Amino acid sequence: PLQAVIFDLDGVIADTAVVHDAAWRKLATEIGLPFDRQLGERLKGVDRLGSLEILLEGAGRSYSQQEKLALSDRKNDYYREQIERFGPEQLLPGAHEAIASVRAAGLKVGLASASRNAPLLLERMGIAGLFDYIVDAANIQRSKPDPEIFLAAAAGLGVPPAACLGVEDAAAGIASIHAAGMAAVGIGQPAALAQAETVLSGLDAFRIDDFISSEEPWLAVAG
Ligand code: G16
Ligand code: MG
Repeated sequence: PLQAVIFDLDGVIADTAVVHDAAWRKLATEIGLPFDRQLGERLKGVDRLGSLEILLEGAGRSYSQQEKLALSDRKNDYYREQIERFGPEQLLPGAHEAIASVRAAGLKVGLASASRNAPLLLERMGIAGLFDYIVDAANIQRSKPDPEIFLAAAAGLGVPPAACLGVEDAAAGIASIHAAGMAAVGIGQPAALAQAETVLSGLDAFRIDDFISSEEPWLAVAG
């Protein structure tokens, strides 16, 4: 039976996917690189340097390690300028209620975010205390779609991966959840998240009872 729910942060709990997207778009424009919706979708859930590598695929030359660090710092400055002003208003609709409902059902709550800004964001939005265990990019070696981050969250919660449900807005994140041996709930457009067992438009449509009614999270999600 289901014992824990592990949430992604950006684009699931916090309205930051658009802020990351805008910061990358601004950087791309400044250095003369192409940026479209499809590229933006590929960057979701991927860590900072990994995202930059994807962006630089569109460049006609190679960049030194020093240049790459400078560019990723610049993107982070643009991003930080925006999230410095964040508060509970930037919680996505239903996010607080969904997390609270998992706790109220007696399950554990984890966070698996690729963002190094995750601890700051949780503080700003006033929800840091709702999580039993938090894994951010600073605690892991390999980025989503590698399973490391979700496995680390399950281990930290003391729950076997098969008894966890992962919630993600990015294709890379759904792949990470599945590689960890967990069932996945996608948040967003079904077309972009076709691999997830179920797709919801947002956490406002999340009902924990739908997932705890079965002995088998996979079956519960699929059904
Ligand atoms: C997030 C975003 C990604 C972002 C990454 C790194 O992950 O989805 O777009 O590139 O974090 O963020 P930062 O530059 O703040 O370290 P998640 O896993 O919370 O969706
Ligand atoms: Mg995300």
